Amino acid sequence: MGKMAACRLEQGEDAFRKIFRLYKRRNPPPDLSGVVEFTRGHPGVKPKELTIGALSDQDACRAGLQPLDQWKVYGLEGYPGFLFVSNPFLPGWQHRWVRQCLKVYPQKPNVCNLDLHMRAEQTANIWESSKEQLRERASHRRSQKSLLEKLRWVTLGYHYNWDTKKYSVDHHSTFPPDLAELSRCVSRACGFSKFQPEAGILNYYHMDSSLGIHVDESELDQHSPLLSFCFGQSCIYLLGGLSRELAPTPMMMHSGDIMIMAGPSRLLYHAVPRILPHPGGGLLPPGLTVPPSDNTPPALTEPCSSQDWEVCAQYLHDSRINMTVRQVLEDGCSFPVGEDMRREQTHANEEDSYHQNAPETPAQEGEGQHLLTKRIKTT
Ligand SMILES: O=C(O)CCC(=O)C(=O)O
Repeated sequence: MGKMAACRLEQGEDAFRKIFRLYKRRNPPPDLSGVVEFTRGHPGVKPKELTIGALSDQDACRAGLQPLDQWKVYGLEGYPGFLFVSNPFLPGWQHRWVRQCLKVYPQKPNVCNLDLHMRAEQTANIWESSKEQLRERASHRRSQKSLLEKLRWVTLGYHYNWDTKKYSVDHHSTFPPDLAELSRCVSRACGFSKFQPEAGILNYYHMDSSLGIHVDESELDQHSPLLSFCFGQSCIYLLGGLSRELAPTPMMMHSGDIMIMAGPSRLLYHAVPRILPHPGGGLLPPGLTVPPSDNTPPALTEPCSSQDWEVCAQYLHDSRINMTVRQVLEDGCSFPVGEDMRREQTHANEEDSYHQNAPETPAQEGEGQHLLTKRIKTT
């Protein structure tokens, strides 16, 4: 089938969805030559200088980041406010954040998709109940899926409510201090010194997962940046416009890469149609093939032991983890109460239809009520 025919618009389809379907397609595989690789030069990619001194070498090192003068940072023409940082992590350091995402952050009081249909005691220690299964996976590929492999999302801080698409003062737990500090370091480095990490959504993908077309607009503060960290296998990320009628730009994200959506790019449509094996062969991306660092200087997170890494590495052979960090409230503001709350809710209800996951096939139209558990779709 010719390319034009393959990309034909379905009835009612918008420009974003057309491109989403193109990159999600497996057979025949799409041509990836138009996908932006930030480090390989591309007409729209512009290297960006950060203000040296915005982040001290010492603070960077504590968070497992390279000194700021070593960072490779890019902007993209047509997307003011968007920044891409190509893996700024020190060798051996991505491991710690992966371990936190798999072992620590899914623990209570944080919330995950498994809580929706499992009893509290069953999800009390997802890591402990999964680690042997994952270790055995190396030799028995067909063994039953562990809970870790069934994990799709975890929420941190102000817990995003997938039903109401809102955050609430009543559903909050302490935001992990280590991730808060990593986020402050990155946001300071990128010129957002006031950023307050208040909510996190961690997304767990396998090779057949995708994340539907959406805008992150539930935060009451939509002026602060949204930070996004990637680990494990690669993905095609689509960055669109303020309307789904605008065709998105496809870009590759690899392990260790960080994206910042800020300013005019904060409320753009985006999606992840496809997870891809990292380029270069081998089971793990280069940043994760080195052993976990065990250096001693004071660090935000404890080193990842080789036993823990064995489990994480097995998981990452066919998975990608993404951590997004958001500021929910404007500086000095709190959640609206009374009259303000009613006004806020009316406004939110009017806008909720805007923030939805796109169905990927015509057959999935009308499945909006199930989006809660289907935020990451697995074919
Ligand atoms: O996985 C990603 O890179 C994107 C995540 C995302 O868009 C979200 O959590 O809102």
